[in-house]
Amino acid sequence: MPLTAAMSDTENSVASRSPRTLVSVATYNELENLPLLVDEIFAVAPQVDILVIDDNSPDGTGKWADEKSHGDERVHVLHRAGKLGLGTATIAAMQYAIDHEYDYLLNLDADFSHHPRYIPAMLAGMDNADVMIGSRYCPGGGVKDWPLKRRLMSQCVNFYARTSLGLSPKDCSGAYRCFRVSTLAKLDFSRIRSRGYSFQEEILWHLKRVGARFDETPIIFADRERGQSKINSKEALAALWIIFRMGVKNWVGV
Ligand SMILES: Nc1nc2c(ncn2[C@@H]2O[C@H](COP(=O)(O)OP(=O)(O)O)[C@@H](O)[C@H]2O)c(=O)[nH]1
Ligand SMILES: [Mg+2]
Repeated sequence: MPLTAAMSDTENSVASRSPRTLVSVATYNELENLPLLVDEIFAVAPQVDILVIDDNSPDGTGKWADEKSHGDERVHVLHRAGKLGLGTATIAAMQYAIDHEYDYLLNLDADFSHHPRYIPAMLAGMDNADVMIGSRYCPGGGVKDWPLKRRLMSQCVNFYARTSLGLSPKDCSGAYRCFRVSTLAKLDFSRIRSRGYSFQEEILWHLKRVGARFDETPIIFADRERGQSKINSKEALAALWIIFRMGVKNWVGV
């Protein structure tokens, strides 16, 4: 059977032209990182558009993004009134990609933990996947300079999410991902419950339920060198509880 016969109409149309790709970056006080990041993204992938979702950062990140968008038509900005969290920022990017008819949405953090050098491999993987994950836990991937305790905690959360939700990727908690937009369009975003850390696992679970194919490409995750982390341990515990509730639903089959 010819390869194209096994593809959906959407995949066929993407295969016959260059895919329109949107790279989304959620920002809260990332003025030290964003200008460097935008340059790096365009250095490796000049064909993409970039969407910055800024939550009224007090340091002026949103203002910088506006100015950049005036000089470069590949740059777009969504402003939100206040700090509404990474999960809802990611959903806003997904909705934007659907509304503006992009083929792929690639999401990465602003702080260089997700280095743009991996973008070409992520995009190449989309030929055979609906979701490509920049993965710390597949062969060749890893984390730089994490103490043993943090490594173990992250691996435990991943093991817990994979087993309780029946997810196949090795890295279910990272945010460096590329999505096929036509697959995202099958989701009902109003059913997404997570507002904090469990968002990453929850979205994979909903994607699995609409038949998404997952694949991973290795990345080395490095901690931020500039700016402040927005990590919060109360939110991390809330995430475990949400994954547990989803796991129960997963096994009961509702
Ligand atoms: N728009 C928006 N972006 C956020 C928010 N919280 C975090 N971010 C961004 O999400 C990404 C990951 O956040 P970070 O602080 O690095 O989290 P950590 O890597 O878990 O420490 C960064 O690009 C942040 O600027 C938020 O409430 N709104
Ligand atoms: Mg970070």
